[in-house]
Amino acid sequence: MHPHAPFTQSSARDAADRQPSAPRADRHDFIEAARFYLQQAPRQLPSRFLYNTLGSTLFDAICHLPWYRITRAELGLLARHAVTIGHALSSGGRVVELGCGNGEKLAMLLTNADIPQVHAHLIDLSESALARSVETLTSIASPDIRITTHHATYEDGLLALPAGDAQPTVVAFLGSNIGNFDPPGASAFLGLIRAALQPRDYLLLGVDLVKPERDLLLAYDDPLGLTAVFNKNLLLRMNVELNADFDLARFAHRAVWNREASRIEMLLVSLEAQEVHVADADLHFTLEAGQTIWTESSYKYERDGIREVVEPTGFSQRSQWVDEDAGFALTLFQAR
Ligand code: AVJ
Repeated sequence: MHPHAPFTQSSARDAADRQPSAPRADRHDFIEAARFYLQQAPRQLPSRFLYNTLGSTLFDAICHLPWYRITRAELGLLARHAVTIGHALSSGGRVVELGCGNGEKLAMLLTNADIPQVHAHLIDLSESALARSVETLTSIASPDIRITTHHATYEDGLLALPAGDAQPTVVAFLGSNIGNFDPPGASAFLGLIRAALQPRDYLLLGVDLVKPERDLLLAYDDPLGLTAVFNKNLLLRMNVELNADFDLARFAHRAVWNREASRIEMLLVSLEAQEVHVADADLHFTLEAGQTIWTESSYKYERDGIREVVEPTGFSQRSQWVDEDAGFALTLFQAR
């Protein structure tokens, strides 16, 4: 094979990442986003496209790296404070998880909480994530869990929730997934969550905290190179799904701490001047040596900053638990 040959049509067919229930919409969304965002200055792509089946698998692997501490820190906090959090649901109710991943966080919370039964609503864009979460949650001995999955965006999933009855709802938004929103986006999204809730319902929010730059760079540019692979998978995905011709060897992963904006930026750097063609998006462009494509932002918060963002959207802070060592906070809010 030619050293710079892109993936061929036949490997695209073998890639087996098509999700039976929504392939057309997904593909259309990807094409439109690639066309629009790759032409912005700076060139960029929305981070949600990192999470195809391979991307989600790579992210799961990242969570096992010693330098990426979010998941382990959060699991520890969920286990230690499950009884307190579970009080909200002690006489029944429902828990809604936005972006359930593999289900292990919710499983950790529920097995350690002292509740007899709960109705879990799982909202995720990835069908494989939903399937894995159902598997994880059905394997735990207690509580007795009824599960409803919503293969949808967070927004659509929240809108599709049946109106809450007398029983309380806890929305769990974990893993510092809120970090992918810029501050106005985060406020708007929290407002959307609030609109789906009744007064006295709860929001459980996991947020990564500002910490020394060297720790952040180790977490997002790890010495094993997994995060680099996770990032470059986006180029592979465009080759496979959009008939693009990105030469992966001519890009490098870079993570930058933007202190003013309080965010990690994940970038793909063009190592030389090159031309790129994204056939299915009808897009042709050149990249200079050193020019970047911005693929993800991970905003980091100060622990008091979390309350300052969330409370104006209609919640009051009830408890906050912090893993000081990892720099991670789990905060419980109640809707006003
Ligand atoms: C899944 C968005 C929370 O920002 O830490 C991990 C994704 N990117 N390493 C994060 C991610 C690079 C992760 N979130």
